[in-house]
Amino acid sequence: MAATQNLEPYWMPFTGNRYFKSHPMMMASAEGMYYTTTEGHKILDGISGLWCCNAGHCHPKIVTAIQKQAASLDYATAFQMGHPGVFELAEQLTDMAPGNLDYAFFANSGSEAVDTALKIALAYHRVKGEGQRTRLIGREKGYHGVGFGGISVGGMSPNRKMYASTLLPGVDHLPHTHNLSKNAYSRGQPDWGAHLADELENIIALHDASTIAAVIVEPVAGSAGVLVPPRGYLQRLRKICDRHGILLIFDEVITAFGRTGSSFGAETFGVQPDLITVAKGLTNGAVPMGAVLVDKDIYAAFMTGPEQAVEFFHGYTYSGHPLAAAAALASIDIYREEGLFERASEMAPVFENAVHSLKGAANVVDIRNIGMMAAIELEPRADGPALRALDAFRRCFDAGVLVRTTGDTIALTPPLIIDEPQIDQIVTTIGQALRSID
Ligand code: PXG
Ligand code: PLP
Repeated sequence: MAATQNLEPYWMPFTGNRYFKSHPMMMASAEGMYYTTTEGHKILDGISGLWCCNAGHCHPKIVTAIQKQAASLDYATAFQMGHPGVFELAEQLTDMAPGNLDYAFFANSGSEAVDTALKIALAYHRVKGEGQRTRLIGREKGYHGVGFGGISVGGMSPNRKMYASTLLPGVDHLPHTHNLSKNAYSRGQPDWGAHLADELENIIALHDASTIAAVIVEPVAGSAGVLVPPRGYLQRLRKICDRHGILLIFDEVITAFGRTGSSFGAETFGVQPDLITVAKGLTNGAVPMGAVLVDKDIYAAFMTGPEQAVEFFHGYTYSGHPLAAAAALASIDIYREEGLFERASEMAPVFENAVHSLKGAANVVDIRNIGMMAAIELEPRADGPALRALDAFRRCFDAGVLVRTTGDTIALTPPLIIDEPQIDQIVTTIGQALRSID
C-alpha cells in the first residue's frame, strides 16, 4: 500500500471500517498456499481466501484460462444467446453432481444462487398447480448470503435485525443443532441431535404441508462456525420433505468442491437434495460465479407452453459470464487432475488430529471438524463476545497465519493442497496465540 493511499471512500463489506482503516491489512499477491501482504509478509492461508480458493491461489491453469478467455470473448449476451463455454460447464457440473441434478442455472455469487434457488422452488410449485406452497423453511444460525431471500431464510440475527419488518413473509426456521453439552469435541458427525430434524414435522403441523414450498439448509453450517450435521439428521429432513411434497435445497456454497472430502456434501452425507446452490470453489474464487443445480423433474415442469416463450422470468446480465465459465472449467479440471477431493478426504484425518490436539489449550471449549473444515470455539471474554477470538486472529496474522473468526469461534478451511507441515504450522500458531492472549 502506498503510504499516501486514501482508504476512506471504500465502504468495506462485513468489516469494522473505522478499525480497519486505522489498522489496515492488505494483500498484494498470492500463490499456492500463501498470500504476500503489501508490507512484504508471507501469510499461510488457513481459510482458502474466504472458503473459496480450494486449489490454492493463482493456479497457472486458471490464470491462463482467464487470460485466454478475456482476449477472445469478453462478454456474450446472456439472454436468448450463449457461448460454448457455459454449456460445457453446465455439462461438467451436472455430471459431477449426485443423482438427477441434470440442469445448471448460473448466477454471480452465493447470494444470487440462493435467491435463484428459492425462486425456482416457488415457481416450480406454481407451474405444477400448487401455487399455495409459498412458505420457505430455513434454520437458525444458517447463512444463505445477503439477498432479501437469503437473509429471510437465514438465521444470523445481526444480518436480519435491521430488516425485520421487510423480510419475506411466511418463513419459518428449524432449530440449529449446536449443543456443547451434548456434542463438544465431536470428531466428524456428532452422535446426538438427529431428532432435531423432527422439528420440521411440528413446523409442518403448524402451517400445513400444503403451504410449504421448500426447506433450505447448509449440509454443514459454515459461517456459523462449522456446525456438522448430527448422524442421521439430513436423512430425516429428506424423509420428512418427501412425505409432504416439500423440496429440499442444500446450500453448498461452502461444502461443495471437496471441502467435506467429496464433490458435494450431498455425496459425503449420502442425502440427495432437489436443488444445490454452489459458488466460491466453483471458480476457485478467481472470478465471481454462483450456480443452482436443479433436478431434472423440476426443470421439466417448467418446459411447457410455446417453445419460444420464456419459461422462467429470472436471470442476471452476467449469468454464465465467459470469464467465470473459463475459470470454472479450469478449476474443475484441476480438481479432477490433481485428485483434490480425494486428497481432502485423505488429509482429513491428519487435519482432524492436528486441530483436536488443541483440546486443553487456554479457553478452548469445543473443537469440531469434518473433511477439510474445522472450528475451535473459545469461551467468550468477560469484557465482551468475539474479543478473545479477534485477539487470536490478530496474533495469528502477525505470526503469518490467516484464520477466520466468527463470534468466539476460529474457523479453519485451508486450500485442499495443504500439506502436513503447513497444517502443523497453523495449529502451532493458534496454540501459541491462545497462550499469549487473555
Ligand atoms: N450460502 C452459504 C452457505 C455461504 O457460506 C453464501 C450463501 C453467500 O455467498 P456470497 O458469494 O454471496 O458471499 C455463503 C457465503 C464467513 C463467510 O467466513 C462465509 C461466506 C461469505 C463470507 C464470509 O463467515 N459464505
Ligand atoms: N438495475 C438496472 C437499472 C439494470 O438495468 C439491471 C440490468 O439490466 C440491473 C439492475 C440488474 O443487474 P444484473 O443483471 O447485473 O443483476
